[in-house]
Amino acid sequence: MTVEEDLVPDVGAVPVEALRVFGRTAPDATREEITAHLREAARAVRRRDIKMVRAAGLGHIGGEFSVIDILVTLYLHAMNVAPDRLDDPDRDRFILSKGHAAAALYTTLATAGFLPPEQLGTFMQPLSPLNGHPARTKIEAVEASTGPLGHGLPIAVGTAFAGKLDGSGRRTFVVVGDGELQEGSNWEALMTAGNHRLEHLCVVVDRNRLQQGAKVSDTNDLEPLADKLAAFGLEVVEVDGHDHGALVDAFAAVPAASGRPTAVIAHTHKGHPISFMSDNVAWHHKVPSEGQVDQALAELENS
Ligand SMILES: Cc1ncc(C[n+]2csc(CCOP(=O)(O)OP(=O)(O)O)c2C)c(N)n1
Ligand SMILES: [Mg+2]
Repeated sequence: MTVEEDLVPDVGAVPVEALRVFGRTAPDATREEITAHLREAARAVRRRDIKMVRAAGLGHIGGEFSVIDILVTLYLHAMNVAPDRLDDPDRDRFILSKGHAAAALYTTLATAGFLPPEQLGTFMQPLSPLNGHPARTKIEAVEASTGPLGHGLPIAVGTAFAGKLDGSGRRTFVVVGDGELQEGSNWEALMTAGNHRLEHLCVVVDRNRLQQGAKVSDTNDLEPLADKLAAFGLEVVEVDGHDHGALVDAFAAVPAASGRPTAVIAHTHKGHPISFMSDNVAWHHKVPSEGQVDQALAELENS
């Protein structure tokens, strides 16, 4: 398979666009209102994200667009978190194990009210806290520093174990890439989660079937993934990772009645929903040209 390597085109000044703070879904919202809120927020996050990547000349747009619907559903609806309760010991925890999708996390945090939207304009600039991978010591809302693959899930298992020892009902959500699951450290962590029945842990697999420069199945196939996760003691749910309603239901079911940790296999598309990026391995960390940004923004309007 040929992969384009003209990753960084000439990057000029990109006009900064304010990101609307959508905030959480209303407590009395209907299902239609909830999914409409999440759909609009995800569209705004994708718009801001692609402009950030273009302006910085760096980013991982493919894996960001595959995970945005998951992040938006967690922060704007599913998780028990709020910007004014960052130190609440019983808040839910989130760890982006696939830390290379940092720009998706930052834009989601901004639309959820955890970061000033204007700070997004500093992404990847010298001295900015918005690094290419999330840093816990630089952003208060970031629970764990990630980037080296295979570490976020083990941290999440420890976080969930601590919650269990505390007798807390707080939940720990972690998103791992499917290519990332090739790292052996994940399976040691999953074995621990299953053995200790960490029912407040939810492992979300961004199952976009691509890693860097290749298909996961051509590199080190994960299938049968659901059977493997179940064999390690997890309750497994499979959803369309771009269907906000399905994601709402999957996260609402944590902790599972079985008392097992939950694994949500979220079937996604890298670069979704942009025609020239979707399922295209070249867009792992390619930077769009100005024309490509314009085309993507036009397609987002109609998505
Ligand atoms: C330990 C480690 N090895 C290699 C990398 C470089 N790297 C960054 S992203 C990536 C591919 C990850 O694929 P996947 O987990 O499927 O992520 P996604 O498709 O969601 O972008 C690689 C190899 C890294 N960050 N950490
Ligand atoms: Mg992948």
